Amino acid sequence: MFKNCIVRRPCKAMVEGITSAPELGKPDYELALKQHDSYIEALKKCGVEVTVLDALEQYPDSCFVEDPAVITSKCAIITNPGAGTRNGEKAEILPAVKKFFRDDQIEYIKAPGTLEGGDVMMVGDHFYVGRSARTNEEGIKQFIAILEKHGLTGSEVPLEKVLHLKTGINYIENNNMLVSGEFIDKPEFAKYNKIVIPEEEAYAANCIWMNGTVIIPEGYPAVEKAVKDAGYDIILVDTSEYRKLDGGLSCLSLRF
Ligand code: CIR
Repeated sequence: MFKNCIVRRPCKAMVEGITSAPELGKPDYELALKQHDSYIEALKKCGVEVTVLDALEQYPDSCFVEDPAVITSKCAIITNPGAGTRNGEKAEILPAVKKFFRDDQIEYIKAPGTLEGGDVMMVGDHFYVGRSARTNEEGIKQFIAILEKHGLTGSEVPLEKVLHLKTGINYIENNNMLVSGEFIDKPEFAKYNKIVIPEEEAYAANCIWMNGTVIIPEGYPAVEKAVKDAGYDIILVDTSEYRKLDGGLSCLSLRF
């Protein structure tokens, strides 16, 4: 069960955030703030304390706090984001992580290793790590060594198309995996009960399990039905403005 979440308010500069889908238009900042309020409310409904960090204007993508840190049951890992404009976010997340972890429980991914938390998917004590344009072989090597030092395990998943691993696959506990696109047939995930997301709703593969409830982006009826049919309580949150920056529900929080 999760007890805590860390989120960061989006900054006005988010309209200049990185995107692979400029055709969706720039985010509406006021609407993004309202959606962030709803996101925080949804997390609180799932029984966690939410630490809300101030917006950081110098980092347009800094509301996506999942990327500069990974938090496990045993340790926190400050990453080394592969996106140049995001790399400095690692120093900004550290003080928040230090409120929950002692110095000897905090580990660091170091150059030339790069890694972003969006590439890390936790399944119990095992962590799948996507090798992407943001997360390199050396970053994964360091990450797995850190996990093993703390009694956890990790394995690499090569990515073909998606930005981050969790762009296309998410674990919602009870052996259930939401899978889309390139993840539908990957042998690594054959042992899970796969809930296949139709191509037109691929964005909604990025749902989060929060203490028995699954938070789902609003506007994806097939995913909503599939998750309900699997027996979960659900909460819908509109993330349309974050989608314009390739961001989803998981990207907006650290959950631990
Ligand atoms: C980026 O390209 O870094 C941001 N615009 C989106 C980050 C999404 N984060 C995530 O999937 N964990």
